[in-house]
Amino acid sequence: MKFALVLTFALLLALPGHAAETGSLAATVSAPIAKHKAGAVVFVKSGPAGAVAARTVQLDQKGMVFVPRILPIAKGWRVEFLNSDPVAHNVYTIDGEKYDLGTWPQGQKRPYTFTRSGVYRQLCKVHDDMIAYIVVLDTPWFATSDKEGKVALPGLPAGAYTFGVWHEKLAAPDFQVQIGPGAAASAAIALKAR
Ligand SMILES: [Cu+2]
Repeated sequence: MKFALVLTFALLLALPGHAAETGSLAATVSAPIAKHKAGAVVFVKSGPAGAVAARTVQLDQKGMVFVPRILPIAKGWRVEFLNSDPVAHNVYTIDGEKYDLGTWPQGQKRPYTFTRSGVYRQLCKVHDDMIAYIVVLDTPWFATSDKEGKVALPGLPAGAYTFGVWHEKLAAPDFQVQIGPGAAASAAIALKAR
């Protein structure tokens, strides 16, 4: 009986890509002003290699704001820019390739595929107070902090990692974490003025 259990466990560990070979990071973000705990992008800067699968995600313009305001994606992903408002919106950026996708009415969307990493401010020529940030990353592993400053990054292959942090207004140094198989590592991220 005991032998059977040990054997089962060994087989689970041997299966490629099985959950037992991955761990997770649970980070907590703090900031001088509580509302700034949200919207911190935590991403893998170096660590075990991971392939990026192509994906399409949406950035909406709804209620006269971009939703979400902070959108981390992996390089190669496609973003569909949607207009859900009963007024025309535009989308352009002054970063990277500096595109202008045009101006379009409610219910329509325009796609853009990001092939270069970096931070792209998304702006609207019709409403100059509108802004969003698309953070294009060289890793499939990233997450954004919620209102409580919580960040959950599951499914990380076991190994030694360096994580980076990006925030619209604040900054935090890179940090290193060892992720064990089946283990949940924790980290505290203190955002400070840049
Ligand atoms: Cu607009």
